[in-house]
Amino acid sequence: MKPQVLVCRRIFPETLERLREHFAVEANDADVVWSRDELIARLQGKSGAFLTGTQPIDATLLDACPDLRAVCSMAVGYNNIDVPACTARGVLVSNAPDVLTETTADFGFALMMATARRIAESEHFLRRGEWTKWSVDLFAGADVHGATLGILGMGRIGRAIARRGARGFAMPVVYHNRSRLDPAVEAELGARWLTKEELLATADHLVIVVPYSAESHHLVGEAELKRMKPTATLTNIARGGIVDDRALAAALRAGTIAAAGLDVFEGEPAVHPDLLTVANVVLTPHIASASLPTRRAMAELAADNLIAALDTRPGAALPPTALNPEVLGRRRL
Ligand code: 8YV
Repeated sequence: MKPQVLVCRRIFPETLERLREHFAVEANDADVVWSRDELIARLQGKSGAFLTGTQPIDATLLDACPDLRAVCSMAVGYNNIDVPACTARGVLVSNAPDVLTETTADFGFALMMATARRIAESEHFLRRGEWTKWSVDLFAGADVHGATLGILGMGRIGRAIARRGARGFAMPVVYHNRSRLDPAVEAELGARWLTKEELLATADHLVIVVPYSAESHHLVGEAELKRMKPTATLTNIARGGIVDDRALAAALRAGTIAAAGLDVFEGEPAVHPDLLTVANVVLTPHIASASLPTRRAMAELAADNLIAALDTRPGAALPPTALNPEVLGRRRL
C-alpha cells in the first residue's frame, strides 16, 4: 500500500501527478487555508505533509499526528516549523533553498528600484487622472546607480542582491550579518561588513534578507529607523515581523526615511492599516519568489524531498535539502 500524504495547498498538476506515482495523495485543489484543527484532522493517518511555507508545525501538532514522518516545504524560510520538535519525534524536515535565490534577488532589486524611483506612487497618480503637466521635480526620487547598497542578512539571497548592485549599478555594498563573510567572498562581492548601527546610518538603500526568528523580531523599529538617512529607502523581502510595520508607517509619514518597499508583513495577508494610507511605500503580496519557473522548481524540490524522505529502503537516497537528515539515519538503521 502506498503511504498517505497531505498536500496542504493547491500546487502544480505535474507535481501532484508525480506525488501520486508514489503516494496516496489528499490534495487541496480548492486552495483552502485550513485552520489548525482542520490540518490536524486531515493529517491523521498521513506519513507525509507537503507544505507551502505557512502551515505551523509545532510540538502540539506533531503529538496530535503520530503517523507523520516527514514535512517537506516548498519555501526556503522555515520559521513555521519547529525543527527540534520534529527531530525529537523522528520527523524529517526539508525546505527549498537555492532554486529561488536568483529570482528572489531579482525581485528584491526590482522592489528597491521601484521604491527609490517612486514607480508605484507615480503610477497611482497617473491612474487617478491627476497627470496634467510635466514638472521639474514630478516624482523625483533617489538614484540607485552609485548609491550605497546596505544588506541586512548576507545569506544566499543577500549575496545575489549584492552582486546585482555592485556589478550592474556600481553600488558600494555594505552589509551586516551575525557572522562575517570570508574575506575572499567579501572581495568578490565588493562588500564591507559594518555593525548594524553603522549599516543603518550608511545605507542609501537598505534591503532586509535575514531569516525570521525570535532574535530578528522587530530588528528594525522606531530607534533603528531614526538612525537611517532621511533620504534612504528600506526594502523588506524576508519575513513580516522583522520590521515593526506600525513604526515604519509612522516613520514614512514623518519623513524619517524617504520610502519603503514591502513584500512581507506582520500578520499577512493582513496589512497594517497605517501602511495602506501612506503614499511613499510600495506594497506587494509576498511574491518575491513568484516567477513560474522558480515556483515550479520549488514545488519539484519539495516533492523530491518528500519522495526520498518516505523511501524506507536501506540505502535509499537522502532527501536533497533535508534540515535534519540525522532522523533518517535513525529510522533506516
Ligand atoms: C514562499 C518564501 O513563496 O521561500 C520562502 O521562504 O518566503 C517564499 O518564497 C513563501 O514562503 C510561501 O508561503
